[in-house]
Amino acid sequence: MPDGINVDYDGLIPNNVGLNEDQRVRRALETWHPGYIDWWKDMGPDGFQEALVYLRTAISVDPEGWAKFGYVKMPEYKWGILLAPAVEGRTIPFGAHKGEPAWQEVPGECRAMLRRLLVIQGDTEPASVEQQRHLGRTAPSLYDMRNLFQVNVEEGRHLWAMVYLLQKYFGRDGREEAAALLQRRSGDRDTPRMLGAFNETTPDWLSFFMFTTFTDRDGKMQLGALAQSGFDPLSRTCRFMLTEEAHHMFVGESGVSRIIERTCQAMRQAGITDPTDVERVRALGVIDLPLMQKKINLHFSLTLDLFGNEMSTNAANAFSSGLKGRYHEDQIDDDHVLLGATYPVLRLIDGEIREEQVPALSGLNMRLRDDFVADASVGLRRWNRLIEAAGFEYRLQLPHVAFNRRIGEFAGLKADLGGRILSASAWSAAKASFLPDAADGDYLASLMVPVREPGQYAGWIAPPKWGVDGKPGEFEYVRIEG
Ligand code: BYC
Ligand code: FE
Ligand code: FE
Repeated sequence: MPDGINVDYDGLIPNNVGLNEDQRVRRALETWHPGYIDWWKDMGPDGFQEALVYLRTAISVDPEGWAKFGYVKMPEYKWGILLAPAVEGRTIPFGAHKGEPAWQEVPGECRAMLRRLLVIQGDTEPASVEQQRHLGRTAPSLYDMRNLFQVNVEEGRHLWAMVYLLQKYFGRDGREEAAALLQRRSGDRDTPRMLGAFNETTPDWLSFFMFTTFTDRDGKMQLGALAQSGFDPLSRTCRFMLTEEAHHMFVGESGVSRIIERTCQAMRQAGITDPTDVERVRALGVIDLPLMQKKINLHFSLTLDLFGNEMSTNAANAFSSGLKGRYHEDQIDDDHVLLGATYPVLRLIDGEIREEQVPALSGLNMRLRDDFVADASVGLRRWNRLIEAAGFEYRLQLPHVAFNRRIGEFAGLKADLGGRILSASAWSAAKASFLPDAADGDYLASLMVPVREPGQYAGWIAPPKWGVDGKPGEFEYVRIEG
């Protein structure tokens, strides 16, 4: 089995998994391909299928230079199947089989669980493309439009990554799941995507940047946990996906940073000292910091739901059987088996939010969620430094984990941003200060006017510090006429 970094780039499906020698899987993928292209044309970026987009395409898994840049029409993008190089002598890092050689085939008793994990992971990828499909029309610049499309084609490639594993290791069942991944639709009443957050809308660019900051970061954490898998092909797949994921979060974090910069600059020029004077700030045509906070509250809480329940036997089983580890499992200093270990989890006990020690295996979803919150806090501190440097006292914050939840202990609880439980009437009175309302949506919609002159940016966002691939800001990142 080829496991180097050499990629066969010239065929229909660039790959480093030896597809040419694997007729069965190659045929399955080639049969799936036209349906994928149909899906992309129907549900991918609306109105830009003919545009030439300056995209990076993965052509290697060499950490030094795995991508090349060039103009591509998105339906002609080369969605390849790329696994990170095999690690010689790799063993299963955790669970009941810890220390045994990593599996190259799926152990019989793990089939159903692994298939479910692959399908859930695979389902999120096209869902995000569907959620973002209208955003090209209102892009604040060609630079941002190109970044959106880059994220979209890579999420498409992540779908390919899961489909490859399903088709290679799950035969007919895998082929059926691969077909179903093209049939569900984000937000559809009858055939929705599998996880809650992936059925929400992404109506404006502030939402897009918050989604890529927070929800793509769930991707980072989940892929980080799956990259530890004892099933080696999954580990190698996820390790390569993670290199792409970093860019998605960069797009989100830097996008929000640029909005903050622009807002602070406009407030200073206008002599506004109180960032919560929303009316005056909006009169300047920029996005007020309190609205950014509301979008943080929304996207953060929606993303917390993606970590599942506080106590989960699914998570315990996935760990014990060696399929899904913890984030950075290989850097944690414990026995990696966790029998008898405990973990502190926030729970709702007698109407109060309290910390409780639970069996560490049952609490693994919360362990990953805590790692997520810590990771997300770093980006938030960067945003706050910008506000501070501009001389404003306002600070953005992450809401309490009990706020606005639909999954787990706190589902349906009326907790405020600090985790205090409110009465129904207090909640109704405060809700519009916690979450974006219709007026906020209308205001954002009024700002979403497309800017398509190279080097020009909408008035509510600052230009980026650097272009893409060493290109200047005024580079024509998308040629819309094609
Ligand atoms: N919505 O035992 P529990 C990404 C279900 S993002 C609906 O706690 P478990 C990306 C659950 O399925 C990363 N249902 O569940 C980002 C279970 O149902 P069944 C995506 C939910 O398994 C941006 C039941 O409740 N990857 O890549 O421990 C752009 C009991 O719950 C939800 C993964 O998630 C929900 N939010 O935890 C593009 C990795 N939460 O089976 C891409 C794979 C729970 O009893 N998935 N339920 O009928 C997993 O590891 C786990 O399945 C989950 C859930 C963490 C999602
Ligand atoms: Fe992804
Ligand atoms: Fe992503």
